[in-house]
Amino acid sequence: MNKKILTIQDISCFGQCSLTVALPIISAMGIEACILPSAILSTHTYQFKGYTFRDLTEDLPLISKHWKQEKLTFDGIYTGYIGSTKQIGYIKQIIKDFKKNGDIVCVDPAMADHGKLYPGFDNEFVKEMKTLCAMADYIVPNITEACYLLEKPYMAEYTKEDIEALLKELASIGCPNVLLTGVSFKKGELGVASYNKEKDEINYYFRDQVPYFFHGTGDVYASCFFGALIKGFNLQKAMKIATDFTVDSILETVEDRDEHWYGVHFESALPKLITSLKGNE
Ligand code: PXL
Repeated sequence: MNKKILTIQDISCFGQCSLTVALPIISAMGIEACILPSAILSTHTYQFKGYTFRDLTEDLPLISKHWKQEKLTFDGIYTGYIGSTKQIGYIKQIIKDFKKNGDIVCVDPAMADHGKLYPGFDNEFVKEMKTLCAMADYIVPNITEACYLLEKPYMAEYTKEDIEALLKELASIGCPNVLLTGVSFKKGELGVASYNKEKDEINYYFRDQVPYFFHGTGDVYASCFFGALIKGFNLQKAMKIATDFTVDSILETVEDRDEHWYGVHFESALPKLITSLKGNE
């Protein structure tokens, strides 16, 4: 039977990230995607100047109250970019109210990259985000977000031992599965590292690095990763499916990178993703 999930993140009207990426990817994977927008922005906040920001914090409890009255249920909850610190408190309550046994909660602490917090976030937000991560079954930070969550200086350089210690420290926040993105031990190779606390198992998956930066790939990754988990793939398989889809989306954008600097052409990679899921179902 088709699964139905809830995703909580912003609508960046232009810019190919958050809900405009999560909705089509999750839908294409054959999963019904219900949304709770955390904010509405005219664009995302990377390199655009003067964007609008409509904070929807006080809508969250009203929407969830109505959903409770209607006895709506979901098979999983995935959170991304959150509009305010106060909103995290509301989201924690939504998870308490709607998470049933066996449901998957995935938190992407979308708040930082390249050693820096995104505009508008501060240490109070980071602290609150850590408490949301503690309620998740899976978290999907990049290395910058991981360092913020653990109050460590940004690790611009690291060894395999550093990454493995980081994974275990992240799990000690209270989340049993950690997926760390943007890991590289070798020039020309980039990938992800995962940790499952119960099995005390670490795994890696690498692909050739495309030598350009693209915005929005974290959201493409997390949406596909969560979709794969909801479809029943295990952590290792889901991380491979999401990495391959993200790399394919990047490859679809390379030629057009000057014009399309604000996101990736994930749409062109969807047919291959759907085919690969079929082969694995
Ligand atoms: O891709 C994460 C993201 C989501 N939403 C907004 C953002 C960003 C990253 O910059 O600005 C509004």
